[in-house]
Amino acid sequence: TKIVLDKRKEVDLKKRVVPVSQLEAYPLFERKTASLAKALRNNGAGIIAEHKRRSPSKSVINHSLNVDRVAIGYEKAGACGMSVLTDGKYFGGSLDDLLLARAAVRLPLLRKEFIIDTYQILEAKAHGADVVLLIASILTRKEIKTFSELAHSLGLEVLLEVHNREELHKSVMPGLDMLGVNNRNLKTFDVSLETSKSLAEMIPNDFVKVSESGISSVEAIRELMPFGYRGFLIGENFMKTDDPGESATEFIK
Ligand code: IGP
Repeated sequence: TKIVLDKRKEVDLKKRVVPVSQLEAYPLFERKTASLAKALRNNGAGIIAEHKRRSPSKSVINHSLNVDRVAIGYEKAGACGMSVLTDGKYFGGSLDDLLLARAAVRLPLLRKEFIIDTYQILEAKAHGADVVLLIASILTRKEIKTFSELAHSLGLEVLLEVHNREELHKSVMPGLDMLGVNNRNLKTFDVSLETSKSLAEMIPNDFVKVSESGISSVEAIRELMPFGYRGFLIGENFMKTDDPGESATEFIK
């Protein structure tokens, strides 16, 4: 499977079944959000643990666990936050997953989605997210600016994801809360921690630095910390086990 990174080419947004006025009336829309950036700053090495059923690179990871059970496990393990994939097509997730996680835990929740429209940010808030992911490779600088301003006006934080220097240069601006380096190339699915290492010094220090993908050992975290990373986004390594929360515990003690 190849990810069509630009959802503008897909039909997804036609499924805007809920009008904006109605989204804004969802009870969660009024919820006071929690700060993931703060949680990561207060922690030596904070884990953002992900719920991921399947992926285009690995197909099935875990289809048998309930998202609320996974969420409770991650919270118990001491994760700083949880990432919930809401993309259905490639990752088998949904906004219901976000709602179920929200109902189960108080952890800051990241809506993991290919966001290309302000509507998806309103949806994120209405379904209990605290943070939205913005992916530099599929957005213009102007969109990143508009989307992060909207997110902030709703009390949501922004994790901006980059994979190379061009994307980093394009998107660094005040008002992003966390900067994530994706170790996985979303076009080829190659994974290398070198990506985080080589981009680290170009990330201004006022951003919380997050290293994303392909982290499968505590050693990897120890390797990345001297480069200034304080957040580690881990999915598959936890989700491929029968008890993701228990697996996360070993990374957090
Ligand atoms: C988690 P991993 O290798 O630990 O399962 O990776 C997370 O970083 C990955 O799911 C991810 C992702 C994304 C998925 C990072 N950026 C953008 C979809 C879209």
